[in-house]
Amino acid sequence: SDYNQDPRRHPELLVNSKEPFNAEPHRSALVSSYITPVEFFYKRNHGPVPIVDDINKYNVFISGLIENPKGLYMKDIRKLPKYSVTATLQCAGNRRTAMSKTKMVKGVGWDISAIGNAVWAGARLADALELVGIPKCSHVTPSGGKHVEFVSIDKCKEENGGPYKASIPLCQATNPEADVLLAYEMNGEHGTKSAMGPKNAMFPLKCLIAPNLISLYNILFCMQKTLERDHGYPLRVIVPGVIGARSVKWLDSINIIAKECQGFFMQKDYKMFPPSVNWDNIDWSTRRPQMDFPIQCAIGSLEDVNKVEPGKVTIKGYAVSGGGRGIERVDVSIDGGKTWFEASKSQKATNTYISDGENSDKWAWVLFEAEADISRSTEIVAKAVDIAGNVQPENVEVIWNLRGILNTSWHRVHIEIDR
Ligand code: MTE
Ligand code: MO
Repeated sequence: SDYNQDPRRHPELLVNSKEPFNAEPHRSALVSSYITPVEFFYKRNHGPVPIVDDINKYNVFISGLIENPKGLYMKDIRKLPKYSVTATLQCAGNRRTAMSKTKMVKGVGWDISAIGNAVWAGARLADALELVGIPKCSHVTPSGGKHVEFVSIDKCKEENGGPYKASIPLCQATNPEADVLLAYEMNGEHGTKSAMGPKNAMFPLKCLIAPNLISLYNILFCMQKTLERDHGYPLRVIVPGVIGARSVKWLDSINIIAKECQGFFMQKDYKMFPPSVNWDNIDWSTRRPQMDFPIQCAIGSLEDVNKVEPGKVTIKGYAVSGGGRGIERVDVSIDGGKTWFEASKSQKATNTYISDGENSDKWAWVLFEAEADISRSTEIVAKAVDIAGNVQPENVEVIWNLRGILNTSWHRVHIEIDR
């Protein structure tokens, strides 16, 4: 099949769908580091992973409502100032499995790990667009008006074999403060670039033995840091603070368009409907494509049901909000939500805790931690508050929607004491 050229993945990932490949790490692996290792970063594909073997020919064509359309080669993009942005990417379908327990929903099942936090590096989209004569923008993004559309080179069945597409408002794309990137690096790693040669061989071993990489040029190229194929090699868009669906991987072209992209993933998917809408009465045109994700948190150190001895339990998880809204606090309850106490939170790989939103990575999650003495069976709950005061809904029922997106209800896990 088209999928036999897909890259190799870490055997410990929990696979929700094989073709296309959709997988997430175990909860405990997810919350064990502030920066999610590339191999444990969730993978959400809608088709086979495309192959880009000749990086010299690869270019991104920018056209649409501009006077001088232009193709940008990788060397042009790498010549632009390089920025690193720590940003959390979250699939709108994160925690969908829990939502489907209320009432059936349509979509890939995900536990709490369709999310990850990485250091993305690349050129600013605003700088790339300036090369084709589009000026920068510094005011707040209006929702109407022109959009910038990203078109991929992959093929997905939802687009009838066409490419994956999405768009964002022009003013967000051209606002340097929005930190939208054309990213070619993730966590400063050396990606596995070629579909040929021994799959997943370790760098630099692969560089020396892969028969297609014998020239000095290619050995040097092999030492260059790149994205992994699963995450968009050679170039992807990163739209911080926005649902993952808008961060288009394997970028092929960029179009400046008069209004938002009319593709499947903008118009017939990733929209939030009220609980009353079902597959018989749905009218897709009544809702806007989801952009920012809402306030979210989940506990990763515990499973849904935990059988433990009486004693200390570590409650560790992530909290994040969209649009660059930082996390104000995380509340934890060990009596099913009757009483609460505040968890400590951190944005470092180590245990240096931040006291407030200052100096924080605004697009990135915080990890929170609390310890509790548990002597009888109970429910542990976590909920977060962002700096705008937004809170999470208490129950999943009130936000149930037929596509099963944006489950941000209080995260609950059960402790059963062994006696
Ligand atoms: N871009 C392309 N070209 N094809 C895709 O299937 N999936 C989107 C987005 N960009 C997708 C894509 C979705 S729904 C998500 S959540 C993120 O990529 C996942 O990115 P990741 O696989 O790097 O975690
Ligand atoms: Mo997604």
